[in-house]
Amino acid sequence: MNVNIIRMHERIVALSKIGMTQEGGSRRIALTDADKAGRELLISWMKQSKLEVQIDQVGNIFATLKGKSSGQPIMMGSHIDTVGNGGHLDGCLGVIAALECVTAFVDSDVLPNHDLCVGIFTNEEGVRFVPDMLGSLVYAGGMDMEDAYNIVSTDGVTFKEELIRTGYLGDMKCGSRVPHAFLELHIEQGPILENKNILIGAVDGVQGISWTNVIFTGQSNHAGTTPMDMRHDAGYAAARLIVALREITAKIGAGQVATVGVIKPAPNLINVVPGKVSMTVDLRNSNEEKLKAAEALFTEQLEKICLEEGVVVSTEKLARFEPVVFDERLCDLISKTATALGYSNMHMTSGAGHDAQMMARICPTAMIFVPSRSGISHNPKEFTESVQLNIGAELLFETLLKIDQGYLD
Ligand code: HGY
Ligand code: MN
Ligand code: MN
Repeated sequence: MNVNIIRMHERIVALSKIGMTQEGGSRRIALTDADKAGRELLISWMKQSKLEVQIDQVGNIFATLKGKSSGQPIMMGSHIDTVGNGGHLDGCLGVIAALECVTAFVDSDVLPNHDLCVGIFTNEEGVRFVPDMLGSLVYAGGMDMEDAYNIVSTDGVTFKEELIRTGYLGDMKCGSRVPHAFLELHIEQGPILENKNILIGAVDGVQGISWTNVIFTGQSNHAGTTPMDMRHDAGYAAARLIVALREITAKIGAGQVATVGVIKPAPNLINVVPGKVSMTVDLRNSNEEKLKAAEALFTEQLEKICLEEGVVVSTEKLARFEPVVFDERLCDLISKTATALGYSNMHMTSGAGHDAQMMARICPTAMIFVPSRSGISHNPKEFTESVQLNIGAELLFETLLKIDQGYLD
């Protein structure tokens, strides 16, 4: 019994054609029509494998193969929504490989001991509805469903409206099935495995994430007539914050990252001093105390910039997740299984957020990473060698077999 590698690659390519961008990337932002089309393609494959498909109250999709002793399922999965111009593997590899693992049982007419379940979580990327990992967060009890329903997207509609519009407001009670274990295969999205020439990451945790929306308000004014010492330039305040954040990462030290991914000046005109700038700040660290220290320095800088530039600032916390540690037994199982298969491997922490970090709240959870070429992701250039994808899928399957044979029992 093996995963069907050929079909896995075919399906990665087939899914990539939905929401393909001009640069050859993927654009299936959560609960858009492209995301809906991707979901329908995956559901058609799940039904081809005669799996029982259910949609829960926040649009999470679950496909189940009943086992001998039906109960808590061994769940594998990830997401298929993407950032605005992402790659073809982020999330998709984990979902398609998980489906191949379960389909291997169906194709070989072998009944697993446990129920096996493939999960596709809603809005993992968080680029349209914040926070990210929203579907798995609600599933794991980290956010009340009604609060999630009322989240307003960047384009002004609520999460619930889009679930209804796309037909993914399901009736399965969200979080009603607590998995026996959760495994997520994912590309690393960073340079570590490639730089160390290692094939597999046994991921033992995810770093903490802090997302903040910042709005500087100064005074729009004439670009030509306003003397420099009379300006309250929200654009300059934003620029100072970006530089300050880079300095904060140096101060906190290795492992601290800071990103301003969104920056929107208003009125955004060549001859008008920006009176307003809204921007996002993404801070991450695998050490909670250091992340808190970075947040404190960030707040200090906001106050300093406002005082010196004569602007005011408002902030809104969009997401805040502490670092997560995965199940040690599962991490060991992944590295031991990789070693037994002859694949180089290392324990590592994930720089990116994942649905697994939410599932770790409710069941034994771990992740498998495969290398990303030049560490690039959230970019059409995202790429992993086919043979590396095959190794990831094979390891996911072998790890699943061991859990199904009672490793955690
Ligand atoms: O932001 C993240 O790390 C994830 O891709 N949502
Ligand atoms: Mn992902
Ligand atoms: Mn991503």
